[in-house]
Amino acid sequence: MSTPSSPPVLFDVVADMHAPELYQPAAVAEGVARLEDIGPEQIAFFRQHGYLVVRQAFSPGEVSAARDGLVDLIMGKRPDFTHVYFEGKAKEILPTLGPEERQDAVRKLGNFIEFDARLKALSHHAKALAAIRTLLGGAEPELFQDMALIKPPRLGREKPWHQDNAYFEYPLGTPVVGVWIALDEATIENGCMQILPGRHREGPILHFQRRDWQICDQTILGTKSVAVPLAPGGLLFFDGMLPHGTPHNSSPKRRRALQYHYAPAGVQKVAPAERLKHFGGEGQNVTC
Ligand SMILES: O=C(O)CCC(=O)C(=O)O
Repeated sequence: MSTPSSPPVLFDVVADMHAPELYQPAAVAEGVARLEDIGPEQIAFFRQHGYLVVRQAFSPGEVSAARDGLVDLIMGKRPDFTHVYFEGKAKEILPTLGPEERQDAVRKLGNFIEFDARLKALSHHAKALAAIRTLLGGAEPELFQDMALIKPPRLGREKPWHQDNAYFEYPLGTPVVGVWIALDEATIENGCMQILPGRHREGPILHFQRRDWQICDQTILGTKSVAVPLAPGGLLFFDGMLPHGTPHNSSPKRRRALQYHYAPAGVQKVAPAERLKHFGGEGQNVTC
């Protein structure tokens, strides 16, 4: 695929299909309409349940600008941007796809905000940052991760159940807020977020390298989740300790989302061993 002057094409992992029983929503998350509607009641709800939905956080103009930004990066309009990962399962067919079709083989992008002002704008949106500051307990938010998570029609792989803090090198107890922004309609069918409300208060859950770095399926099976369908421009704020996952997209509809993560500015990172001490399942005399 690559020539001496073009960067290598990156692929995400190829993972086995998950058991359908891992994703059994028994309810749908509700929320407030706008960022301006967040007050003490919503903050208390976030502390209690580990999440908060804002149904129309961003305007149609902001959403279509962000979508354009994403498409431009996928289409290679910034040749110096190289962090586009295609679905592992698309490896064989990728050379046969035209430029438009290639869009529906992309799994994720990362580290893009310095490459596109439209995507940076959503990560630094004043009203969203004000809410995040409050959710972080008043600390100044520092953006430490930016990703676009895409589930192409019929191809988009599962992101197994996990706690995001199991991926981050922050000292245990550091408040982390994730923001998941729908750029297309996210539905149960095309793989919207599913969450286990309140379980962020249970502390670290052991993770294992299986289909991904994930909570053991046996821990999740039999658990009813809450689904978070969102219209474009809707967002989910969620605690870094909240267990969540998304199933495979078996539908004919795309599901594109942005995900930004914030921690209090200035918190020093720790060594991976420190994180694994709390979240690592291997070597703990536990089977999965
Ligand atoms: O967007 C998705 O499918 C899941 C994203 C997610 O949970 C993550 O990357 O941590």
